Amino acid sequence: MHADLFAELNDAQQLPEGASFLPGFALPFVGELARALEQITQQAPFRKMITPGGNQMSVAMTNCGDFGWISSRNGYEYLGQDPVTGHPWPSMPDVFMALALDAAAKAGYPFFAPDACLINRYEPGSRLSLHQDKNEHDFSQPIVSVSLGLPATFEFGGKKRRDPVRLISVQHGDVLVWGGPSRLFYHGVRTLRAGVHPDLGAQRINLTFRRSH
Ligand code: MD6
Ligand code: FE
Repeated sequence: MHADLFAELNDAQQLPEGASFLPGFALPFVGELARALEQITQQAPFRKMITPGGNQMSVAMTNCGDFGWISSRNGYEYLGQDPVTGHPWPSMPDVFMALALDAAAKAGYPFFAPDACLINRYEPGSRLSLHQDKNEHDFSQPIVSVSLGLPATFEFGGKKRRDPVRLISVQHGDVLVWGGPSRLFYHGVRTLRAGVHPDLGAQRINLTFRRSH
């Protein structure tokens, strides 16, 4: 779909209560974010995790912060250590924390205190099927989601898997915040189209900040 048409769709579609779309909010942070990301992925490399059903995910993931989200044959959980390296996850860089807190405050959540940041890497062909974020112990806090690199189509559904989805075009520097009544809504990312982003190359990176414990 054409970017202008998407811009109109993004404007026209009211997001559910508790959710905010902040286009370009992360742009002032992206240089520093990219440098910090490189440090993180040197210590905790991207890996494609296995789902509880035994399939390999098409999205590669890593984490920073006190806890990291992982998927394995045994299910989904937050761990204080990276099971690949046996070390604690890299700590959350100041620029990550600053962006997460600024975006949450802007969206009406001034008390956000994230202890985990899941970092997703999509290559063309990668997708993330509809899911709820429900492995956190604290649903009173929102999620802050930062998109970098290639654009993607984000699907934002409802309380039930079969509820209709709204489509949001997420571009480099866009931030989505959601919490409150929409905290447990289904969502996913459609198959990433081929392309090359001038800063990040042939990939999309997504950062999602959460309070896990
Ligand atoms: C992504 N994000 O955008 C995947 N979850 O690559 C998520 O699954 C997500 O963006 C909860 C809140 C925001 C998100
Ligand atoms: Fe999610």
